[in-house]
Amino acid sequence: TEHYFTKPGVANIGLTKEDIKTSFLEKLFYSLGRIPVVATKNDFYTSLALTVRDRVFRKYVKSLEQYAEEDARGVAYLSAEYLPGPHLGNNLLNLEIVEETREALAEFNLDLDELLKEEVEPGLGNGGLGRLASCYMDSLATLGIPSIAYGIRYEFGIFKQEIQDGWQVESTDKWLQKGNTWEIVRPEISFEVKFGGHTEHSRDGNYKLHIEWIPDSEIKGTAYDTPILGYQSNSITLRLWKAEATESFDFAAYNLGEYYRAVEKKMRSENITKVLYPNDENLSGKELRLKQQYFFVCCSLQDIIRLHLLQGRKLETLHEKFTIQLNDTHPSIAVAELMRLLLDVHQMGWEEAWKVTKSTFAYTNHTLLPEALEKWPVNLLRNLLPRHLELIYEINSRFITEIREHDFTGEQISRMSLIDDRGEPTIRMAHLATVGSYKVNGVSALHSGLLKEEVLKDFAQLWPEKFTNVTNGITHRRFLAVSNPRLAGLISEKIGKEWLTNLDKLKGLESFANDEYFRRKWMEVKLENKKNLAAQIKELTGIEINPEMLIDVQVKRIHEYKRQHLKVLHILSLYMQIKKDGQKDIPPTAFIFAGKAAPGYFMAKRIIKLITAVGDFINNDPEVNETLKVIFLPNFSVKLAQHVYPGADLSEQISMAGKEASGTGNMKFALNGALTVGTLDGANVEIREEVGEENFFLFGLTTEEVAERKKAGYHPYKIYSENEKLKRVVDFLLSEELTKGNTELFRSIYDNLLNQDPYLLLQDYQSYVDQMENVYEIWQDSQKWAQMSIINVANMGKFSSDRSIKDYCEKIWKVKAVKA
Ligand code: 26V
Repeated sequence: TEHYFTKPGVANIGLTKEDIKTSFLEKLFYSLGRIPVVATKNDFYTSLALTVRDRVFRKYVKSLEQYAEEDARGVAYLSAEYLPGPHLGNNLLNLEIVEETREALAEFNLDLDELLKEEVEPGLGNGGLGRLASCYMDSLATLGIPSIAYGIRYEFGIFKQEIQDGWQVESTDKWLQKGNTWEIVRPEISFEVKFGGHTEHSRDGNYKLHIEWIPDSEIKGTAYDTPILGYQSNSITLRLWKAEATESFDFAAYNLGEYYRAVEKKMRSENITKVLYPNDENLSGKELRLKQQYFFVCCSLQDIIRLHLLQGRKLETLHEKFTIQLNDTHPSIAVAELMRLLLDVHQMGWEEAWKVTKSTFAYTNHTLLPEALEKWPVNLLRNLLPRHLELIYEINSRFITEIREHDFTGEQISRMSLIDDRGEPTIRMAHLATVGSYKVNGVSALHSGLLKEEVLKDFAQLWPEKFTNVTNGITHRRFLAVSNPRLAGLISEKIGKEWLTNLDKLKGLESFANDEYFRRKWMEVKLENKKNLAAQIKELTGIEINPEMLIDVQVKRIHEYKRQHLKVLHILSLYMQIKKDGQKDIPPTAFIFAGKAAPGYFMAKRIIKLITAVGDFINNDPEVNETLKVIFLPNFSVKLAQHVYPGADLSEQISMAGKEASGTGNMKFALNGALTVGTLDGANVEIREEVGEENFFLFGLTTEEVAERKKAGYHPYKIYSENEKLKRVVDFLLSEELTKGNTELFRSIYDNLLNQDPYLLLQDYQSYVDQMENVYEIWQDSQKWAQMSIINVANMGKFSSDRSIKDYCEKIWKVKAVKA
């Protein structure tokens, strides 16, 4: 294709300012039919996006050509969620045309930053898991790993969060309303997906068993592709499936003359990809959710087989050419589906099919929380996927036969079974994924260890070599180069730009941590970023903060295990110190929270109300509001996150040890120069190892201590009654002042803390408050703070998702990069 692009007069895809200007106007006229005087900001955004898209496609097609030519082994990443964030800014960076574009637009009196704000991001995920998948796409593309990421094109992504009277109120995320410039529909890439019905078993003349699945409905999945451009050269595809009715059942209905029933049925079938389930870490067992999972798995596997056969290969070698990564158990029905496709559709024998299947899949676990481990009722599977249920029974029976030959106890065997029949029979999807995969990994050293010791203990005993760790990572291109241009600029000035493709280069900053002039520059950049964040806060909440304040941030999904309410207890302790103890020397601090609560999660929603009530109360009290500000930023998203990390001084990573599988926000903050106050949980452990214990504010029990404490009998009420300052803080939750007379408002939180406190807030309280005093002491020595901040950034190399992807390639996938 190369000669085509260089032919004069063919599509203008040059990268100079003049080229960009020409294309921009062309797009405005010929793609949108607009002239500048009547064009809206969104028209300008779209013209720019189209301009950039052409340049992305040029690289994209070249990259695809190369992958095809080399016939290399590749990765298919299966994830029910993605959170790519806005594409435009990232694509500009990767094309290395940020400045050229800025200047081109300036000549039309347009401001690039204003147009960047216009982009509506795809909120196709809940939080950490979906964002991780998107960081991995960025690194797969940059590193030139032949790969394709499969998922679901939800018409409505994660709900939009508004705060009304202090409460979270949800509304629909209509992200496609103004169109989506970055995707292209591929009507010819579409597959049928069947549901329901029954199976029929028969024997042919040679007594060979034939099993036929007679489904009772079918729908069609159509591919929507988004090119994901890496830095400088390569790209990969994000292929999302949209559910549509098949032509065949429209036709049948017309014959019956039942027009309305046909339309209704069509609408029902298109429901499958309507909306993302907004629960994270909590299973609801909804039929539609299982339909979504099977739908996208079924389309993706058919597509993978199509691609494999297209290259003239045999299905027996599928595992040699593809490895399929299961992002949590959400796509784990793929194990049964691949067996079905190989056995029933492609007539392979069981032994061979099973060998191919378990050599193809690898499974990543992202949580140990029991309430988040997927278990589908057997009855639901029987109704929806009867053939798959049969296959799971068969896989299970062969597996049980296999482990009976080892010396496992009866108890162990029933613990390991794919079927839990202690109550209503359910399928343990993590067991299916583990049995059907060649590798299983956790997402931080601590989490992978716990996975082997707890949730999958028996499996780790059976197959120790199957288990491994890949510590999560983040793309430093989006989360430093794109979102924090000031700091990125200062870093490049000192050590050059090589860090963009090799984050270990940041180590070169360490020697400047003792350079007073550099420290001052460093803090100047931070202050500018804080001003920018303060402006954002003002715009979103109307609240003004002094940018010189310590900006102390906790942004993540609202969950009891993450302990946002522990932060609230600390804030109230400061309030008491000012009001009751007359303390005057607390450094001015703005406490920033953001994050969504699952709409059905009572306690999480109440925690939001608690934060906003404390905010209301403190921000309006003239005696404290010069010192303390409490802010809840509504509708946290990737876009908002990109404003938050650069402006943070302190990062709150305060989950109860053993509960946060990894965390990735922790890495984003540290990369932007925030210091961390945190527990020994998830990747915090490794962050602390990298930056040095003297540069990390540690508090709280360790995972082992948590277990011991609980075993010995935990009595939160005792802690409460023995710690007077804690007591007055907890009691304040029921006060007239805080609750404006509605003293029952936070009763549920209060009772929970005093009676159960499953996440040990009261246990860790004193240690947290003490460590925060230390934070304040160091904050007052800004030279010291700057030094610690620089050392933190200098040691973030390990947390690049480039490192994570290289680990996956070496430890799991055995896949190599294709040269750009
Ligand atoms: C769980 C479930 C359970 C069934 C219903 C739907 C649903 C949707 C999402 C999830 C979340 C899975 C767990 C998850 O997101 N874990 C997070 O993964 C991050 C990336 O590895 C990690 O950094 C976080 O610590 C971990 O909580």
